[in-house]
Amino acid sequence: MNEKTMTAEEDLRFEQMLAEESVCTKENIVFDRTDTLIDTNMHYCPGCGHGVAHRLIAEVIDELDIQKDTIGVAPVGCSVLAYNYLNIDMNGAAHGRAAAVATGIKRVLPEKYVFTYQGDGDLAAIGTGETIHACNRGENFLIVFINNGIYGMTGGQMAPTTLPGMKSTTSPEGRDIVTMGSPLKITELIAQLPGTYYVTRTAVNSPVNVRKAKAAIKKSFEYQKLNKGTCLVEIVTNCPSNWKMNPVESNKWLEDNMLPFYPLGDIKKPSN
Ligand SMILES: Cc1ncc(C[n+]2csc(CCOP(=O)(O)OP(=O)(O)O)c2C)c(N)n1
Ligand code: SF4
Repeated sequence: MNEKTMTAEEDLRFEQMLAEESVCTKENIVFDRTDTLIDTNMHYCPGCGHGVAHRLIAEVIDELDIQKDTIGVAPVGCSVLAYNYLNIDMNGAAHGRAAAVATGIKRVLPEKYVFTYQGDGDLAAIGTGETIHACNRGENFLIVFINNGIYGMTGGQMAPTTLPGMKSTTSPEGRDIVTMGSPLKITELIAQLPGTYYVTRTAVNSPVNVRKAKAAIKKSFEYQKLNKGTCLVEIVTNCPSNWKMNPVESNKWLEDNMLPFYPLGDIKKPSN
């Protein structure tokens, strides 16, 4: 083994560096847990995008200083326990019904910031009706739509967003669009509805995409304050466990397969 030992001078410099770094002041902190994100272990699988998406919502809430005024609605899916991670008022909705529940909350408490947090199975399958009608009515809340192309919680069944040829437990030979239909680009569909104000597609697979996703969430809350109507932020994510990949492979697969089919960017944005 060819181990390089440090010279006395390098050794001293290293010691100095450690000493400097150990003095942690408000000015030199570059990364910290954001207050709205509860300091606890998450149940999500390693490398799953849900945790990143939660953090972004929490950071935006803290930056806008709206923790006491925000109400989240999480229906069924892997994020059913989101109330354990976000230190805000949370409401659990039945599978697919988040947009209906959020409608009720926002109408009764219009001064609150309301958002739903829904998977693709939840939003684009069982909850299609509630979602489309809430968006068509222009209900003034934010929908955070987590598109991982599969039913995560229940063990990897085909979702409306499953890609052509993609394997799932209910399409073991790959999704055949002749018998199973084409993937539903529900975000593009929702963007056509007059009630929606801002509709965008983001991802959390890379630092630059994470920053863009956060900016989209922030903008949506700002539009909500101005009573502009429904905003929807799709976040294309991975599901390493049901895609049967490790986290790094799943992010690569997402880039190579999900993003060409679900291109990132604004689909509907205000003209001003
Ligand atoms: C009325 C009803 N039907 C079906 C289920 C079973 N179920 C629970 S979660 C889920 C799919 C969740 O997938 P998705 O919304 O994509 O979220 P993910 O788990 O991938 O984050 C299903 C079908 C249920 N809980 N309630
Ligand atoms: S099953 Fe998939 S979506 Fe659910 S926590 Fe695990 S990786 Fe995330």
